[in-house]
Amino acid sequence: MWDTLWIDMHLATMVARPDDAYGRIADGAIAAQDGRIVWVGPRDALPGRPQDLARDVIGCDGAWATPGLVDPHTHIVYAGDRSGEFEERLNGVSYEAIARRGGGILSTVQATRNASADELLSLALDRTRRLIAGGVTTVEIKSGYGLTLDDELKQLRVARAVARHLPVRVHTTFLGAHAVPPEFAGRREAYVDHLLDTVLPAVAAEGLADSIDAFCEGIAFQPDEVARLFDAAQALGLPVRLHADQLSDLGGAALAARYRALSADHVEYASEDGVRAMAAAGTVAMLLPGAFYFVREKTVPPVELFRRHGVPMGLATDCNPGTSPALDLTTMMNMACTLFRMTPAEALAGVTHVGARALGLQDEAGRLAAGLSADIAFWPVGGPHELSYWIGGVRPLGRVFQGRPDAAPALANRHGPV
Ligand code: DI6
Ligand code: FE
Repeated sequence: MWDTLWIDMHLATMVARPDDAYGRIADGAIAAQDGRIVWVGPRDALPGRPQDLARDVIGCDGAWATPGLVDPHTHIVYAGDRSGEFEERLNGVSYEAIARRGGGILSTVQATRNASADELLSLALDRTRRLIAGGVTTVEIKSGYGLTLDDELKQLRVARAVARHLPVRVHTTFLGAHAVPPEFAGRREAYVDHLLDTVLPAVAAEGLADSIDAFCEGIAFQPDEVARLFDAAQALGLPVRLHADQLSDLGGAALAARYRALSADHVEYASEDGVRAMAAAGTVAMLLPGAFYFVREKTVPPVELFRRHGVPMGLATDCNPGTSPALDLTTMMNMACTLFRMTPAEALAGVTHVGARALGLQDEAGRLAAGLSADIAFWPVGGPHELSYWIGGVRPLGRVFQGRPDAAPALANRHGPV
């Protein structure tokens, strides 16, 4: 006897078929046991009557079901507010000028250092609840606003704690190489030494990071410094990812590929050589339309090159106070289609199976398939393409994490966003 059986719905399993990237099943059913999917298929293929197969049979009133969404790139553990900066930039002050003046990332660093772990946790839980309300079941959370041993550990412990307080899977990422802190101003190499000698070993010893990231950019860290960090990460058996070629082509895409990074993120300025290297290494291109839009970038990431070379494209909120104050993935899907010309099928893949792959969770989440975690989102739409259609996103009717539904959703209203 299965624990739960969901029926009266259509499925976008995201198990791609040659004729259908969504892997659609009309009038489908999903069964879960001990938090994992044990059966997915057309309702009329069920091995018996629903009430004889499962303890709980839930009718979904014709909704569309997708895998629970994956947000594979966020910086949601931080304190402080940068909305004033947003106004400054719209009055003509550049992001670089604000960063060079000690604003930008460093102003969030100061606020985050001043905040207690409890304050940071409370802020992070509020942001995570908003992601969950948008259908998210897996989220990646980076450090990178502490930039001292204690404050980086504080941020990562808070990120780990999020999964203990809310029904969500968390992948944590160490991003000590986000910016050079004031106490190392003008001594970037010494700061990299400090990360390698002191901070990364402590992070690894406490098992606080599932992967290592860095910001490879003129206003942040150079490729050779990132390479030192990635060598250390590999020696510790930790996978890497990279903020690459966001504001200029520093060869970040190729560097990420050289270390078989799980993902290269932003990549607006990635070269064709970099894209080829990513394809060969299996590195996901993580597209971040929120930051592109918010800093009014003009150079669109080379989506056509990614398609031509077979580089999978992920999609995320990049939620951070400076360049992407965004907490809704379906809004990012609309922006990725409108600004980057991704297709709605590519956008949904980016926040499901490609997003999961970028976190090394391809066997755990991102598809509605037997053996994976029973993470499901139910949508009031006429088809999966509609999730990228609405400006401002779509609210799910309900969400299931590890087989457990959230508090009873309004499954009644299924026409148009609620
Ligand atoms: N690239 C970005 O856009 C963010 N971090 C990064 O590496 C900016 C973070 C901030 O401004 O707070
Ligand atoms: Fe980021």
